[in-house]
Amino acid sequence: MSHVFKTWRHVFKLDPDRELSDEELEAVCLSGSDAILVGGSSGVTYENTVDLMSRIRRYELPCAQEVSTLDSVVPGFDLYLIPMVLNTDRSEWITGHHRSGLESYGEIIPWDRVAAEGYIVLNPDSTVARLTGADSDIDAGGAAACARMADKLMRLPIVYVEYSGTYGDLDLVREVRRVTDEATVFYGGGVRDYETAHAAAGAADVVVVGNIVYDDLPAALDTVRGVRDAD
Ligand code: 1GP
Repeated sequence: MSHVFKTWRHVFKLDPDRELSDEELEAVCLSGSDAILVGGSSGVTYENTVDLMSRIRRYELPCAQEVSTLDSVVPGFDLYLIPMVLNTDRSEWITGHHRSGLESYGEIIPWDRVAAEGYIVLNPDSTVARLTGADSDIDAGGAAACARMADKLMRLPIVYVEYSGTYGDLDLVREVRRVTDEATVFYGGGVRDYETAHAAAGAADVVVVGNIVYDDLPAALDTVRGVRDAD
């Protein structure tokens, strides 16, 4: 189960801190996307995560939690994705929070449902970049070094190229995928319609679609087709 993401191509990332009606959530869950990822960089609590998870659970598609704070971890997800930021020098975002979590919960973690993500944070204006103190001023060579660190040195199963809020440099994403052998390459950031999804799907293994769900749902639903048509 912990490698179920290897077959994914399209994922919607839903933020527990943002509103989605039942009708909108149904459209997202029946869109043909491969999975729902629940997470966000701010305002995520146990309560709003439980609430969103239980609403998504009415549908068949896999539902994963991307863990951003220890106190918002909710039992019952199919999969738990654990970000480790590779382009920061603030160690709490690489191993610090992780160590605290393992000290408290190491004995009861369902390891067959856990996978680590090597994050490369590339939009300096994003909440995640500010929160983690990421050095986003890196070129394709710098990103490739992070990818090799994740894939070769740390053997993380996922490399996540995170442009949250802005559409990224797909040449950089292609370079990350070129140097990555085992890990699955996720791309997220600024995918907002058929065309941007189609192009991103040509550069990465998995395309993550977030904000546009809340800004323009019909356009968000078109991203599923954009990714499918890339294959
Ligand atoms: C955010 O990578 C995701 O963590 C998706 O980014 O919200 O810009 O689509 P957007």
